[in-house]
Amino acid sequence: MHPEAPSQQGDRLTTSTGVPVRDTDHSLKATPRGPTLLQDHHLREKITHFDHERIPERVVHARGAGAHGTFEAYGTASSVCRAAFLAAGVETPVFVRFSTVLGSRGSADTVRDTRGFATKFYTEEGTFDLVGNNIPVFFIQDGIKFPDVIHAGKPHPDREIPQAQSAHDTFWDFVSLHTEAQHHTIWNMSDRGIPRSYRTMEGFGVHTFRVVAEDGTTSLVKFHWKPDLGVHSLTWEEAQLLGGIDPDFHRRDLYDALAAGALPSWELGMQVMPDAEDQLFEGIDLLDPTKLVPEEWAPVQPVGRLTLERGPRNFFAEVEQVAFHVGHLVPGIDVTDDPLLQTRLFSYVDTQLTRLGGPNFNQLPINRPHAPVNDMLRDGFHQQDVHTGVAPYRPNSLDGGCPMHVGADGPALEDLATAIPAGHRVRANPISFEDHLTQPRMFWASLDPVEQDHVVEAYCFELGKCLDQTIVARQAAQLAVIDTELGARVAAGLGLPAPEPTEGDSAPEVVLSPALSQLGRRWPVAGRRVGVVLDPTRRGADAEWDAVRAALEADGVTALLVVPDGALPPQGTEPVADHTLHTARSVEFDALVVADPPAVAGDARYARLLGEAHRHLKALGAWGAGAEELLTLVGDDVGVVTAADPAEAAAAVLDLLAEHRVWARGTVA
Ligand code: HDE
Repeated sequence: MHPEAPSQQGDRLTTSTGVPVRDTDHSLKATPRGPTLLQDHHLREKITHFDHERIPERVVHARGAGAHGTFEAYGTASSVCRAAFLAAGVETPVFVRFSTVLGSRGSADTVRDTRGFATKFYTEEGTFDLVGNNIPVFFIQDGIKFPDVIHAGKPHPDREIPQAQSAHDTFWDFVSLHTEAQHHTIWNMSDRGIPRSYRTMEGFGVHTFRVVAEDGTTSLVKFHWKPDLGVHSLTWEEAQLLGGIDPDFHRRDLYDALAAGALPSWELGMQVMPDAEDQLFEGIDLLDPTKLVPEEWAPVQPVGRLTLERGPRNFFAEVEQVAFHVGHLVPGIDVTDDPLLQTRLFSYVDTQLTRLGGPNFNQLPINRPHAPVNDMLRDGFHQQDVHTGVAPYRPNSLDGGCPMHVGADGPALEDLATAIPAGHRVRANPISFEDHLTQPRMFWASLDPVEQDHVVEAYCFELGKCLDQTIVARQAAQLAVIDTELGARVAAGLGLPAPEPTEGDSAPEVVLSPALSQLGRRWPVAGRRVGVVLDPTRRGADAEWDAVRAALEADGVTALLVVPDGALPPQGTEPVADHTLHTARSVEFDALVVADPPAVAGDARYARLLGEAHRHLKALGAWGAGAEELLTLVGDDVGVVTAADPAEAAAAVLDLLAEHRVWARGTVA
């Protein structure tokens, strides 16, 4: 049982109206073998309620997981933003929901996709929702195209396949026909599309927001979440295996980490740009959501830290019913005219009306603001409040004129008198939205060669699933325009001739942003999982297990005991085995330490466990009898360490894990 979740309360089962029930296991029948009686209200209530237990899943981002936490502000944002929750030392309760975009509610966690990163700040000035993604740009520039890109990404309407995948004709048809979609797509094809964990993802507000300082000056900002554990990903093969071995991998990872006390945390940061009349920054149109601002040009300034503290008590009530909205803004933060953001302002309330069955969804416990609510919204389906007074209109004389408007000086929703550009009403994008290729080019060029290999493999996998070869050739040609080598490598992987260079694109100027690569830094390892293959029935094994576990747990790492066959200790004795070689698969561990090889030499499962971990560039350590067998199976390779004792083996593996993988070993097949 979840430690946070008490069991069903009360000593008597009742109906929904509180009447005790004597028997809920048999329906009322004319005779034991006769027909069921219509008068059995308890039966009908039970079945009727069950029949209506499901609500429509989200039209996008249906699959997710959520957790409660706290945001503590540093006060560093206060010079540009007057929002009270950003003032120094203010602590704000939050609820975060992570999600995939394309799959249904029951789809696998580890699919290649964008991840949602939506945060509800229950501030004392009202609720602020930062509804972001783990990728800083979006597929389209204008919200009117959202149904198009989602229809293309969702399963084909005839056979409704594939589930939670972009690897199919309609998605690539859309992308290859829209150069504006290439930037977001290359992020998806990179390691960003398959995060190791929600805990190791960045988050981005994507759009540019306008913030207001106490003195009324405005700035344009982009919000970033930076994970304290660093940005790490799965390999594509790990992601694929996990789809079958543990489809709930990310959800489980989040809740296991919370239960283990390895509380995930992120710094909220802001890139602050001047609110210039043209809303351009270094030539980048800040209203174009397919563009990012390189961190080297506008540093991400830390403004506070989010720590997640506990999972939901009830998944449906909290994770399923939470309703985010980009229009949930607080004093000090306003929107810009980004045409994607403008459409989102309409869409979120609209979708909640269907999904949550009416206009009162903000009264659901998870959505209820922590600030006092004094609105004039009345009635409607599922109204929870018993409003008093007779005059829910303004002005009135019957309710004493209440509620009053806040005075000119008080904090309130921002209605900034921003300038509207002169011109004519048109269905068009500005010319500054026309460059679609500089930034995907920058992304590709800024990656480490290992990361570039992964991008090539991902394109080959995805396009290899397309049936229509004109779509494949068109996309390969698009890639060649982004980068000749990228196009040629993907074409070669698909057995196609290298696309002809496009006129005018032969030697594009490439801007680099080193911050876009995930490699090259060291990170805390807290919350990682290390498998320890050890025979607990061997003499002296207890002390070795204690030593290796202590060394791993000292850094917040979870040690999982994998026992060779036949070495299962008797029930009720310590240590408790987490896996046998039958049930252990390498993808469930970030690294492995081995002490005892299996009794049977050449055990195929053991060879697979170590070989797979080696292929996925994981750190491998050994001591004692495990050392020789490890070297025989995977060779004396970089990131394969043999040690004199358990503590030394654990320390060596932790050192390697700080870089996430043993990148020097080469690329992942
Ligand atoms: Fe969303 N999006 N979106 N989106 N979005 C929804 O709202 C929409 C966009 C994002 O965990 C829906 O309550 C339009 C960008 C997240 O509950 C819906 C457009 C970004 C979540 C909707 C966008 C996002 C959603 C579906 C283009 C990153 C999950 C269910 C104009 C900045 C929130 C719901 C959760 C959910 C519409 C584009 C992030 C239909 C029309 C860009 C994280 O209203």
